[in-house]
Amino acid sequence: DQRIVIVDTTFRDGQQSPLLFDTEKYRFSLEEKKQLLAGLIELGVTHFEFFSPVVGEAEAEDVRELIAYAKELTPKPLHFLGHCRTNLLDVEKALEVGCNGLNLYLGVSPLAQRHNAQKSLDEAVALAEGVLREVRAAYPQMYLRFSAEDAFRTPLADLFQLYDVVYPYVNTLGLPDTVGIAEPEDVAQVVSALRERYPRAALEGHFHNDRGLALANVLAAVRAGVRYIDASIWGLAERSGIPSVTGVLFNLSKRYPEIKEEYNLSQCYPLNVLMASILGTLVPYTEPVSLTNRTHTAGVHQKAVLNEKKVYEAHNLHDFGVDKNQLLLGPLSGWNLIYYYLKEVEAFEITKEQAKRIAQEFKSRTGEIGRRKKPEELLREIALAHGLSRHP
Ligand code: HCA
Repeated sequence: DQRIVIVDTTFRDGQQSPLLFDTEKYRFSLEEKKQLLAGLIELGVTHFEFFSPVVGEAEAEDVRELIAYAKELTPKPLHFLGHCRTNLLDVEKALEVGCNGLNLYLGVSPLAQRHNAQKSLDEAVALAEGVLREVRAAYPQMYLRFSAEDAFRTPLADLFQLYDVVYPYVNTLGLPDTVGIAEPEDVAQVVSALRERYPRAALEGHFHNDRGLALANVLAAVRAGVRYIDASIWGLAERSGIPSVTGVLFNLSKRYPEIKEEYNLSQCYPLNVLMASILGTLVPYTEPVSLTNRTHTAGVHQKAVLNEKKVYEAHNLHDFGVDKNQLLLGPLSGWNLIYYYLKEVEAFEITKEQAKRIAQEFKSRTGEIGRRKKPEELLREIALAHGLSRHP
């Protein structure tokens, strides 16, 4: 199976996002999680990562409920992956709440070892081997993924030492850029090395966005042969996050046509809007699948887009559920938009000559625009002063 698989981690790394604190949300309620899960399933996502229940009782209960709810929503086989430290207690608890697969992790980079695991490389490798061997023996068919946290600050020789021992037991080897330091070329290199050494394992990428390179790293990883990509709604995750589910699908669909068959892409924008309504804020303007990318403010752009959208829109966002365009009336608008706006939106009787004169005055008074006077209010005021009247 060569499918590209999105592993959604909204309910795990997503809940680690500082945005949940900034918006005073702290954690999603069960009801909100159900809505988000339904949206993701509707989109065609099949792999979901959850916190290990050891993180707290409330999370554990939610994971149990969400797994039951997902099964009510669809007969499709889904993967419920417990994100576990490499120990048998985390594993046992994740399976108890209904997970049917495990995403195990352990760091052996010099920093992770010294400050987190407090184990030598040899000890960490022995621990991983012991846990993996035992879990595989108990669950011969279960999906198992193992990740070396902080992989890009781990010397390749150390990464090999660890992965050599877990390779016989896992389905997938993870490649997390935990602190967001990798560049696409680094990703391609490490992926090639892992593919060569571990040809039977699938690979998974988990790229943090500290340098703004996470999505570029996803594209490099997939080109180099990675098939599992971690993402979350809006890219919510620790610090500045990871790639967004919809941004990844949007980008991958350009190169891999099967994405269009496997995912219900028109659900992308509704999913982003759902998160906005839950967080009580707007879809981030940096999100590829957003109304922002179909919004135009400059006079030159607005004039062109009024005739032909393609002049300033290269992507068919309609297929991703963005069914509107926005031309924002404002200080940068020219007479074309002003004519269109007064005629079509405000229903004034107006000639092009009048629109040009009104635009001139509008432009000379844009300093008045602000919180107290919206651009539409200023324009209406000027239009009425110029003696315009509405269609009877
Ligand atoms: C972390 C863990 C992780 C895990 C990634 C993975 C990371 O928050 O440190 O399980 O593959 O970025 O390393 O999110």
